[in-house]
Amino acid sequence: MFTIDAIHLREINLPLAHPFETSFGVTTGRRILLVELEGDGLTTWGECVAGEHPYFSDEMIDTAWIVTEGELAPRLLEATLEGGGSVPDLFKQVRGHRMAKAALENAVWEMTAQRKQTSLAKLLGGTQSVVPCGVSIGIQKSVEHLLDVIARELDCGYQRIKLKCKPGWDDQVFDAVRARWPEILLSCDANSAYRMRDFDQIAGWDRYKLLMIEQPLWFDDFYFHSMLQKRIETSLCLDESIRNRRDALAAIDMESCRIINVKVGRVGGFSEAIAVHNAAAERGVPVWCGGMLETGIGRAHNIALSSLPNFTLPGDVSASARYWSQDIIEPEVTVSAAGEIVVPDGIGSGFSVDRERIDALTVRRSSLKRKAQEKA
Ligand code: OSB
Ligand code: MG
Repeated sequence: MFTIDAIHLREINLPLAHPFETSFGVTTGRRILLVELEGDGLTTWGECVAGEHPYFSDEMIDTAWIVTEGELAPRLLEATLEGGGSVPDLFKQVRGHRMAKAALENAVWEMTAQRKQTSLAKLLGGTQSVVPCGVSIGIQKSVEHLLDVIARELDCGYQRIKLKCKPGWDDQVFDAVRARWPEILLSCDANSAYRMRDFDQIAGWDRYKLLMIEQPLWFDDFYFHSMLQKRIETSLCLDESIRNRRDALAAIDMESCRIINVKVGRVGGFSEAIAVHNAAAERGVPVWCGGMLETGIGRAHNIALSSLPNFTLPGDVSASARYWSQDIIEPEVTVSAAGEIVVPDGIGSGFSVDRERIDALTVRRSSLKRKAQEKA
């Protein structure tokens, strides 16, 4: 059993190496909430994946900051913990705010791994020593430019190309990509840009032999995705809709999707991510690990999660250099020519945090401390 003695929140600002455009907007730089826990003589970190705006989900960095500082951190500072698995119960009075919860919970898992002198991957139940990697490619200024970007990523070894799409950036793009690469593993992600009037068009995408179509309809929907899945051959994959294990079960049982994108922030932390993974595994539904333009802190946690046995499809976890001129961990995340990331087997996540660089990027801080305990 252990306690957390102090929690430090910071906001860092970090420009992206390349702007990232999705159907919901363009991101040129990130404002990121990091949490740092002190306890048991150790210091561990968590990254909140909430965006700059509430466009992907209803969370954003500023709501996460308020909820972390005012609700979650005080609960964690009062608790006696066995490990990361103790955290969801502490937070259960607070509804939603899953990305805020995940940052703290994941830092507790990291601390638990370090206390036990084991790797985070092993602690989570990981069994794979390497994870297959894909890339998520944003909407580009032209199809020609997109083809150049894809060619470069394939040269790096990435095993699957995911194209961000939206009405007007879809059929002609898929046509051009399939004309040049008829056989590559290809998928698309609409981030909820389509509606029922688009069903016939989406059914036409069966001709592109996509590995999956990710979240074409409303961000909170199961029923209409299920109607769409029944009309097409291509597998649907849900991202935004899956908030927890119950959602995964509902989606699988009503055939709203045949593949699930697991994002540890979106489901509220490693405990729930493992539960979603297990629910899908029990039903024979493959999962893969999504990304949220994380720094190395979140990326390292995604790598550990991706080592669980049902993460069988290439994820959106890729090299640090695709996002940042310089990451905030050492070593940076790299991908082999075979399109794989090696899962570290050292203690904890296997990466160390570059505190000097984080200090230089920090624009806001807040610290909370555990209250001195009364003598028994
Ligand atoms: O829908 O998977 C998504 C990035 C931000 C928000 C949502 C998504 C994404 C990505 C990028 O697709 C994944 C990554 O490379 O980190
Ligand atoms: Mg997605």
